[in-house]
Amino acid sequence: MRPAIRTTRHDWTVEEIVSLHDLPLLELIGRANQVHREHHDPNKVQKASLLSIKTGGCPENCAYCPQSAHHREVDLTRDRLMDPARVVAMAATAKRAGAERFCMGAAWRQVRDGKDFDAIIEMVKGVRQLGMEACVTLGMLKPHQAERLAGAGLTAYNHNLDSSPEFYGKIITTRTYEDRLETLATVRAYGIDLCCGGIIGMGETICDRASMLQVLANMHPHPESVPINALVPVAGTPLADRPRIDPLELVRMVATARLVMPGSTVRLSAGRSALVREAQILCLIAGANSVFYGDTLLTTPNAEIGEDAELFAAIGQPMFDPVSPTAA
Ligand code: SAM
Ligand code: DTB
Ligand code: SF4
Repeated sequence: MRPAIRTTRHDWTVEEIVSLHDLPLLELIGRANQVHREHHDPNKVQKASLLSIKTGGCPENCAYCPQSAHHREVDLTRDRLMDPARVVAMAATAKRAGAERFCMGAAWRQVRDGKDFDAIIEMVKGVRQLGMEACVTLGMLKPHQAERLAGAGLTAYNHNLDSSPEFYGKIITTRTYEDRLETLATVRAYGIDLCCGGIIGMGETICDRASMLQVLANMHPHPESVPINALVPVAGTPLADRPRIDPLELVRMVATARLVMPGSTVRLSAGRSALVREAQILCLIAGANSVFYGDTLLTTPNAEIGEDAELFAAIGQPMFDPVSPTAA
């Protein structure tokens, strides 16, 4: 690969980021693609599989989330923490289907020590023994817990900022932006990669999107992984009636994330199933280099396996076993 010619910066202003975001679309995509090619193999799209290991009943009130106990009208079956052996078996299935990373999500406000956390440690070790990257998202984390996760070989911890510091309070009131940043710093301190991104389509402005990217891009180092989610409006949540965003807004967000965080893995995350194959490919040209792969995200449907087979065939990347990566 050619050496990167652009330096990685950590001093972005919101105005600069907005001006990149609002470039004429073809210019934006062209620039983002150039930076992408300088830092990554343009033909490589990582497949990551997601599994909800503990579903629903979360005490936080995130307005977008079907798993919040505050949103009583959501049609969701709560589930206790899964058995580690079953989780690792599902990771093995995902690996056979071509996933390189296995992400496990729990609807918790924070991690508590005890048998549930011991089970998480077992899951992380099991996934790593399969030779896969392991990522967990468990809510807030204390230093000794991060230390145990690092010791188990955890690759990355997902903890999203979701939106700008300014818009955050309109979406979540049971925790603060500061709480989020504190957990991120704890994760970093123990040498675990950060997976940190957000959601667009919740009613935020372009300035909010740029402001969230500024917080991420001014971290030193940048988060290794940046998931860009489009809101999946779920019946019974306060954001149920929000219209789906125009796919080109996702393209712009991905491209801007790529420009300000050249070396990070940008993940085209929730909302992908609403995009036609060609819109997804535009996101990949604009700098996305990973997708969540499997029939379901955590609780909502993802792009179907058959559709993904067509997507990967179109870009000339192999799919392995056509079995669903999250099949039991
Ligand atoms: N409880 C943990 C936490 O919030 O950090 C982990 C699980 S939480 C479901 C993981 C992420 O999923 C959230 O930070 C949010 O960005 C994303 N998410 C949840 N519901 C979503 C929705 N309806 N549309 C898009 N993204 C969503
Ligand atoms: C992320 O940013 N998106 C994923 C993963 N990290 C954990 C989760 C998306 C969840 C979408 C709603 C659901 O399926 O419940
Ligand atoms: Fe709980 Fe995470 Fe959902 Fe917020 S996003 S309600 S913290 S599971």
